[in-house]
Amino acid sequence: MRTRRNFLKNSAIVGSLLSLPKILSCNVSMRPEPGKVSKSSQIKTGEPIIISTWNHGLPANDAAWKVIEKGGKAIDAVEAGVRVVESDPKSTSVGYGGLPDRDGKVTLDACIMDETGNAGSVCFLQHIENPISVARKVMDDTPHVMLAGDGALKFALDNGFIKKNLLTDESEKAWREWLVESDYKPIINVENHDTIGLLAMDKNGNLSGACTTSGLAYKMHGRVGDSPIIGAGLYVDNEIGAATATGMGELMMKTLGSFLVVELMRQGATAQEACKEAVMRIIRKLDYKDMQVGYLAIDKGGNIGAYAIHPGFNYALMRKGENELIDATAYSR
Ligand code: SD4
Repeated sequence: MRTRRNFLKNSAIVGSLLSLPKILSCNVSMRPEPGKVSKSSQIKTGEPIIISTWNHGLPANDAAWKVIEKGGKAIDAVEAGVRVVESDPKSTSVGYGGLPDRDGKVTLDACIMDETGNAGSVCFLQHIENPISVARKVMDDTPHVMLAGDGALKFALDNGFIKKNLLTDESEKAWREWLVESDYKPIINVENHDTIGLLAMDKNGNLSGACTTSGLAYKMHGRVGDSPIIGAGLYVDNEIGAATATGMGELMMKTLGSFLVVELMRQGATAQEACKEAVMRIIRKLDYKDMQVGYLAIDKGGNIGAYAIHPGFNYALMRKGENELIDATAYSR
């Protein structure tokens, strides 16, 4: 029913929208109606899709697909997917086996977001193999969004997570070799694995996302990156789309990149245009030389976007049961 109260509320919203500055730059074309996906780009709801960062996205997508093909929810799929990479000791940028900070400590960041806009996150968490599941528990069982450091660890242990030494012999060896020079210089596209960000749309057309990392190798002790920050490393709005990021977290944090990608889609940009524009925001405003950033996005119509500052960023795409690795396009050549 159209009550006076609703009318006043809606008028206020329309008024504030009209006064918003146009947030898109001229190289992103406006589509018909903000928040709507163009008809030509829509796929039928019921066709699930999973997209995730880097080579290790392939096994993550496989695990997420198992959940989705059985009719499972996107939120369960994204958690199951990234857990595979967190538990793989050979993946030296996520979870168990992650390269440590300069003090030799493996500190983990992760976040998760569901189709209702619920979110959970942990940062600077040590000794827990699957931080994404702790983030899920923060989302499901607490009134909070983010727990950090010792508080996050206590919460995890109180909830039955097992304490484990995450520093493998290989990662300790690499750290000790790094200590000789102690020259801190993040390298872009390290072996084509890094943070895993995974976005999924389930058979009901619902979107969720997860993002998890051990962060930059040999970072300062206490450094937290973009990956656990809702809006920087991950953002999901089930009416519009979802986005995730990988690379030099400081650049995504300064531009709130994943939120930006979703908001650009809300304004009518395609998923691809939105990823590109979020990269261009970095190019125009920040010193990006020698630093990589890659964005992935899915819009509500199931269309994907992928764009990076530098070549070398790849992603795994799963649809119709087929999982493939694709090179993203990039700003620099
Ligand atoms: C971070 N984006 O902590 C994450 C992961 C990373 O190079 O290390 N990327 O900044």
